[in-house]
Amino acid sequence: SIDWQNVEQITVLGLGKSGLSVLRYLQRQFNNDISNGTLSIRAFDSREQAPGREQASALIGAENVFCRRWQLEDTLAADVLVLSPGIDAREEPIELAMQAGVIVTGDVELFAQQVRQPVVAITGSNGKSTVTRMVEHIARRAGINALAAGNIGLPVLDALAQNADAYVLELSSFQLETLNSLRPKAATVLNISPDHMDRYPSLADYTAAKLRIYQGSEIQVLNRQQPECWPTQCSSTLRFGDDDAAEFGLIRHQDETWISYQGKRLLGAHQLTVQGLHNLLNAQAALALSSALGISVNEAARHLVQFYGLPHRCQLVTERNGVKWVNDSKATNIGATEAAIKGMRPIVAGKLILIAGGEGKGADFSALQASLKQVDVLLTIGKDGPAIGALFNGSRQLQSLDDAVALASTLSEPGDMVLLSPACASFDQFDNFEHRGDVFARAVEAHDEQSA
Ligand code: UMA
Ligand code: ADP
Repeated sequence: SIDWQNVEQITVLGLGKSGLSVLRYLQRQFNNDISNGTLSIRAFDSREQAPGREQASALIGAENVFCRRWQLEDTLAADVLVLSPGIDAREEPIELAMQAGVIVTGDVELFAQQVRQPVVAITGSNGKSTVTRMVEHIARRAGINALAAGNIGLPVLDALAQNADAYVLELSSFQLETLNSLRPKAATVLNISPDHMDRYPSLADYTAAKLRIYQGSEIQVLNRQQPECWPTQCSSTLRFGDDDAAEFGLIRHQDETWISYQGKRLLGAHQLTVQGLHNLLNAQAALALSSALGISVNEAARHLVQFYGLPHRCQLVTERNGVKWVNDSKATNIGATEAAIKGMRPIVAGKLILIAGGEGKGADFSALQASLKQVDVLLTIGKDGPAIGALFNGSRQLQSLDDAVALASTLSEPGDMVLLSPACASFDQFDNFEHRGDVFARAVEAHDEQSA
């Protein structure tokens, strides 16, 4: 834990959601020290027009808010540096300050040092948000006032102020880099596939950041098929997977796939609203994590039936003239698009038309080639569309998502599915993945009106 007695200056880097939540937290925590001048707080954002500038100024005074890149003298002047997750601790002014003894931390670590309520912690390359919402849903239905926070959007320190009964945290590899003190009831790395390779020197570094989630956890929830997601030491484990092993697994019964627990049928795939094999794995993980909050597996299974999934994740936008239009805009890496193709292919009678491309974040797309064999038509968009298109005979690169929808509309016939699952981030052409998904849905609707 940080010894706050000896801290005279705290510097917050980044004025997005996390940075502003940190300033609010410091205000609540150290109000007296700030007003009597024994503690000073500064904040930086490297963007000249930082959107958080005004709010930050209101919190700590405009004279303490700097909208320019921080220099070594700035970082060295601090006793504690609080990094936003988007900022790389390996950049020089931060690394050198750390070597000089400055404490480098993040919002989730500050949360961990304060929280008294039980915490369930979730990371992985894909499925984090889905599993986080599943656990929150199960816990609430079971009468626990649980709150989901972290990478899912609500900063953890804002969540802490709400004084929930339990916290369900979605944690990114970035947030985990500065985390040491969390002692979760249960923790999981759902899966690992390459993502954020523009930030990490290697897949091993990315994996190592994710595995930090298990530090101090009481129960480790493990993916049986991915040993690379397991910690080197376990205290008490619960395992899930796509085989019929005891613990959590899958079994076939009368042509249906069921989630099983200790060898017995627990929940049929047909009872769940969420689609695809990957969601059966997500559901198993959620059941295991919920049990760490004291909720029986049978009760949790009953509540999961009423979980309706998240928008922009393999979400059916409309079915018209026998064509299904599916929005999987949240597929921002190869692993997610692979899961979407694998999950959707069995339910498509006709052609599977895939729209992919965007900002590839340095990914090596050749890994997608095997899955693309199950696709009939590939339309690409955005900066790295051509890199994906190169893997597929006869693919077409379009100027915009609207153009791609228009072309897909003329190419599709009854029984087909048009799937937006980009395998890329959205920021080359859109504000964020929600914006991309909304543009897709609007374009689909517009075509509906034109064809009507
Ligand atoms: N900034 C700098 N210099 C930099 C980088 C960023 O000044 O070198 C500034 C930006 O100008 C901006 C601010 O920092 O003003 C943004 O900070 P941030 O990128 O760390 O993002 P926040 O707004 O604090 O949101 C973060 C998470 N974002 C990232 O990790 C990139 C949010 O996850 C999270 O919901 C939020 O904290 C609350 O915990 C989003 C995300 O994209 C959804 N996550 C990535 C993902 O899921 O792939 C990891
Ligand atoms: P995250 O929060 O990790 O990004 P989401 O639940 O938002 O995860 O889903 C992101 C994308 O990954 C979506 O395209 C979704 O269909 C896909 N996905 C969800 N769960 C899994 C999984 N277990 N394995 C692979 N892909 C998944």
